[in-house]
Amino acid sequence: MKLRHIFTIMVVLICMLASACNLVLPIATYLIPPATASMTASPEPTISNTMLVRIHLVTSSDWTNLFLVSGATWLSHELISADEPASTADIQAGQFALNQPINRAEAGESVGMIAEVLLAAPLSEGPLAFRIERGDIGSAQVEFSRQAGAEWVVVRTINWDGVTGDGQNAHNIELSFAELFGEVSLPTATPQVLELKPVEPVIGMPQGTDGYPWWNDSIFYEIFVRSFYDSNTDGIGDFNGITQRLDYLNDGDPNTSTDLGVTGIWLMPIFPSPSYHGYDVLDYSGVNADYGTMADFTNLLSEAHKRGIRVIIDLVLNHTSDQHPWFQMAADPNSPFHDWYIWSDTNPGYLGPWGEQVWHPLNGRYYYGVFSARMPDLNFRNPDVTAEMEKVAKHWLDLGVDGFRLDGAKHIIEEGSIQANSASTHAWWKGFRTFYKQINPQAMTVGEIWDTTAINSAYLQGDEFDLAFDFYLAGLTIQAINEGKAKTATDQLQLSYASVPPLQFATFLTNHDQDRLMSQLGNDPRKVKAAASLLLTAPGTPFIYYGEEIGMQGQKPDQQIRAPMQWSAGTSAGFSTVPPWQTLGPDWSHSDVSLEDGDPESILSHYRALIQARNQHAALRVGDLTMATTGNDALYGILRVSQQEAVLVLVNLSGEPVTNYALNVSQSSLAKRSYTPLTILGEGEFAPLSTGSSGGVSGYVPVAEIPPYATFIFQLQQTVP
Ligand SMILES: [Ca+2]
Ligand SMILES: [Ca+2]
Ligand SMILES: [Ca+2]
Repeated sequence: MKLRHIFTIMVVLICMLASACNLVLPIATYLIPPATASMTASPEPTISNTMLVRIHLVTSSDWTNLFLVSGATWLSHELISADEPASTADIQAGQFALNQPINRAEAGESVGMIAEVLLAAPLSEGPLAFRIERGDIGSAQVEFSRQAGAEWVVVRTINWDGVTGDGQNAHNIELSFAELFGEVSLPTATPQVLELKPVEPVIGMPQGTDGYPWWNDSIFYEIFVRSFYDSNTDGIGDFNGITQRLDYLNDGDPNTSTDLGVTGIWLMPIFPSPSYHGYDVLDYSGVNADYGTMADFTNLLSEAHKRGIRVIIDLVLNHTSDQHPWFQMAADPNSPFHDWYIWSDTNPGYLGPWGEQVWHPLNGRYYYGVFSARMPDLNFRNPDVTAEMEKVAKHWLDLGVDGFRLDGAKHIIEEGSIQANSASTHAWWKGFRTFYKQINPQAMTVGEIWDTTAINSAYLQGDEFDLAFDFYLAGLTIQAINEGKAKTATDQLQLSYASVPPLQFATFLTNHDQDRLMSQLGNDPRKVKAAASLLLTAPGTPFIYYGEEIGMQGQKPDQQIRAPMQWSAGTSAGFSTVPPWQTLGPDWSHSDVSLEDGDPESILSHYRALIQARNQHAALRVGDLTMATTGNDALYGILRVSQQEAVLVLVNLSGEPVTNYALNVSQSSLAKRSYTPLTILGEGEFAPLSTGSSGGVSGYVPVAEIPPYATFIFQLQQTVP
């Protein structure tokens, strides 16, 4: 393919992308000087324009150097072709140089090269001055071209010969602004400012963007019902309590931003259970009377749906309570339920995955329970058990739940002492998926597989779960912030991203089994906000544990990380008007929703802004992931590009300002262009960004200083050349 054709295709692609973005792009854009200039004190914004200029050099000299003297600043420069392998071409530090072996030059042989340079030129300046120097022998031809639609038009050709000492081996050339822009009339009005616009915002129930499923448009919130809000003054949270507080989570009005904005809820177990937490089930088709009635539950479901919030419930399949009627009957070897559980006449003797006893004595025999004697494992080799659990899944899907969080999912079927991730377990989940997708193809499952990325991803190849929680990413994200070292998080993020089908993993920071984020991050709200930034700008489907959005403290034992939600500084932290079922968290008197509600610097306000940004910007939800190296250990940088939008995210993971940095991206799906960064989150004015033909970015410094723990999210708008 001829170069001209490649250029034409490239230009057409850029134009298609620009029109697809539905951008009305003014000819003049509001830019500040590029990276190098912004490093000096108080850069003054300059009205300028960018232009792409092609330079075609053919020379028989041994060396040729081309300098930009005045009138414009180099934004980027890229070699498109060099037709002689023995020659070397180098474009750096504003100098464009071609060298070939001296013996070839002495033999009068000629070489050619084509480069593209992207320039920022202030409108008020005079012509652009270039200086060309070459070796003392041979000839040189330099041709400057500008873009006119899909064509390249030559605007000036300089051609000269020379010999040593004739004074002709340097040449100065000036090109006027108008020459390089053709017949475009220059605006004289005040500069137009590009407007930050939502791109494919989520409105109502998330539907999915760019062909991805609805859960990639969703942000989930994990609720422990017992601890969220007590509507009937018994000190226990309940379904009606959640319904009364739905507007806090999402009021269903896309024009208000005073709500959190989440679009999904995961309810921890809602079934009748003898325990406070509910992970040992007595009846899979009923609801816990502490939480209300089935009518209260279905009302919660429909009120959530009205607000654009989907609801998934915790499904605890691996085991029941030892008080479940099935197990009570199973103790009799003659009962039809006996084979619903796992029995041995003698103690097989091996321990469980955590070194715990898994064989528990009963009436002279032993039953298997991987988590505890109170939680006997069901026997999923028995087709009656599988059929019963499929009935359970259908029951809840028919009631309108949108999917399931699958508890302890790696333990479904044991193969002797192989008690996790067995081939039989994988096979069972494949069957379960086939079943529930028949009931509702849009139903979603998210598995709890607390294991390595490799093991986790084996469940996510498209025929088992839709999502699984990424425990390693959660832990390493928190560690990265405690260390002030971005690489700790980005290495794992890249691994997680590459290990599953595009975007099909569930991200989180903490859940009901882990110490609260605030406690893990030294009670430093700045660190908590930085962690939230990483969670809510990354690919995957994010899950937020209730109370994390206000920075609640809490450390194990478990009850203390599942304490009542802190709504206000009043009685029982506004959770109830009577003493709550569980002691309030240690920070209840000074950390609550009402206190943080109106404070723009609060953790709650930061979560709201991040969630709103994700709901408004497709690139944050479904954009692909490209890592930016930053040249600074503490600075986290990622690029997210969807079909319609590109977003750059920078987060300082340290308590010191970051000044010594430059962003580099080796390649990305960005079109080769100049881009203007508009802030979705963060304050200031930022230098333009330009990309090479493979979407790479080199040495980009959008702003001189990134404050401690600050987050910047930029939408990259295309600048018109
Ligand atoms: Ca209650
Ligand atoms: Ca709203
Ligand atoms: Ca099991």
